[in-house]
Amino acid sequence: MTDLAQWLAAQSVDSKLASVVASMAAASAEIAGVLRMAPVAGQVGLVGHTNVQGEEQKALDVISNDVVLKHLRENPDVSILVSEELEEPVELGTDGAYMIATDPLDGSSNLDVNVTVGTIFAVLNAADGLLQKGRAQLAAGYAAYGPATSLVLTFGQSVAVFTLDSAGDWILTTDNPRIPEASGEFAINTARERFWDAATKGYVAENVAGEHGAAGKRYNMRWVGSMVADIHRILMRGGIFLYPLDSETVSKGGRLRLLYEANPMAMLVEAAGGDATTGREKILDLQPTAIHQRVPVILGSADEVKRVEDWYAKG
Ligand code: P6P
Repeated sequence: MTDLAQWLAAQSVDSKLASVVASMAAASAEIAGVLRMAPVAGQVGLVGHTNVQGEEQKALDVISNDVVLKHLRENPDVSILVSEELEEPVELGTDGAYMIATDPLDGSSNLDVNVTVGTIFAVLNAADGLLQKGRAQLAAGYAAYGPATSLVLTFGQSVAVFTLDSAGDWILTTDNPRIPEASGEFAINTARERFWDAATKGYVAENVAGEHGAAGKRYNMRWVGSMVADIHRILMRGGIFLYPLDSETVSKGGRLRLLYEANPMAMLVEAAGGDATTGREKILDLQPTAIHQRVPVILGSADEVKRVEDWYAKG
């Protein structure tokens, strides 16, 4: 069996970049332990104030962010942290070459009902500024805290999936998963249909029409309400995830955040042979304008993403 340290050593990347990924992996392993015992420790619940997103902050959001901060402060090669939980970037007091953008605990609204949540992160060159296109990401990853604890990583060429073992080590369990180009599964919050644009309505209607509709095949729908859970399913068996711009989210630019949700997930999905778009532009080509910027996110199986882009191209 290959563990994370052995896999990182075999990647042709700078050893300091590898150490930054290892720090995020160690933080994720620690967060997994916290989440597993949270209900017993009375840590599931609210802390009584909201984060920069205006979302009620849960104790575990804050704890997870603190765990990430602790591990990054121990790594001299990281100098800046951008976090969903922090309004401003944190200077870590080193001249480290790398920056981390992270959602330390995505989907935390699911914690009360024990649904899979995750940590999402991207690694970038600190010298190139806070607002870099996703194409500039040097590495991306997420941890999925589910029945098993998974860690999914890429440096851009391929993807590796690790599972946390009973000794607390990350063991390589799936090397280079490929997202099938075709799929019969889509993920969208259908309760928002009345807000959708024509392209989203058209694409979903074709899927719901099944084998007798334009898509010519039967579809199934899945929506966990936790991006990491939905994306991990798509990475492992295909499908498409849609959180499109709609009439209610248009004023904010979308629902999901570019720097630490859309961009790292887009890098992982593209590295696994999938595609990632806003409907009109590739996510990784977007020029960020703010660290907490929100964007539309449509990603997964390439044939399905193409069908959505074709709907948007109709105007
Ligand atoms: P909705 C969780 O809060 C999150 O940011 C993503 O993890 C998830 O995909 C999305 O929001 C769910 O949004 O509108 O269905 O609650």
